[in-house]
Amino acid sequence: MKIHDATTAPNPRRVRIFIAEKGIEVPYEQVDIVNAVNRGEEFRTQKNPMGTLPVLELDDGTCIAESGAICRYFEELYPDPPLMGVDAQDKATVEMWNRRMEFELFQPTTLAFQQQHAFFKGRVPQVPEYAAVSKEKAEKSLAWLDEVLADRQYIAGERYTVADIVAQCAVDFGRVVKIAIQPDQKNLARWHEEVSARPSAKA
Ligand SMILES: N[C@@H](CCC(=O)N[C@@H](CS)C(=O)NCC(=O)O)C(=O)O
Repeated sequence: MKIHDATTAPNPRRVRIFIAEKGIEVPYEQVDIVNAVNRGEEFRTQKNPMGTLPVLELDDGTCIAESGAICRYFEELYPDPPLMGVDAQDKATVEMWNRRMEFELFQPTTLAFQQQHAFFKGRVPQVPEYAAVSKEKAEKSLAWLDEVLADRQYIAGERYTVADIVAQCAVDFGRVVKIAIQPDQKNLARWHEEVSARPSAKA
């Protein structure tokens, strides 16, 4: 088993943090995303037709892409500590917050980068106005998340979950497009300090 990885990119980091929280060791193989090896014929036909990272490759050659799917795989194999909920209600609640973090914060943050940065020129169609709108959406989501965190320690409640990981990766990646926690967003700053102090944050 190994994970095709890229240390600078936010989606692979979601998986690395998740795995670090589980306390398991999985070998990582770096893919040269700068030279778009992930978008080449070989990678697309053999690893992931979407041409993106991360990809989990199992010993039988099965390749599983999509960060959420890879996290699910490890959650099923290693349920402790639970990062995706413990019973029907809790699992649904974590999933709700995870999807909110993905669609309301992570996606607009990465779009603010993708839609205007030279790295993605020729990889995806770019509309700079869409980058600006996405940045604005991500900033609004940060303000909303600050309110959410007023009465709870973590995003989905009192336990650290995958929703925190997705939000943490979005906030940290936001630096490259100048999306930042504002000085008055004290709840968000407190939460970010806490998740950043976990050993997994180094992943
Ligand atoms: N939906 C996918 C998104 C994967 C993705 O967009 N990966 C980015 C890195 S964060 C990538 O491979 N970028 C390089 C490229 O698009 O060429 C997931 O959840 O893993």
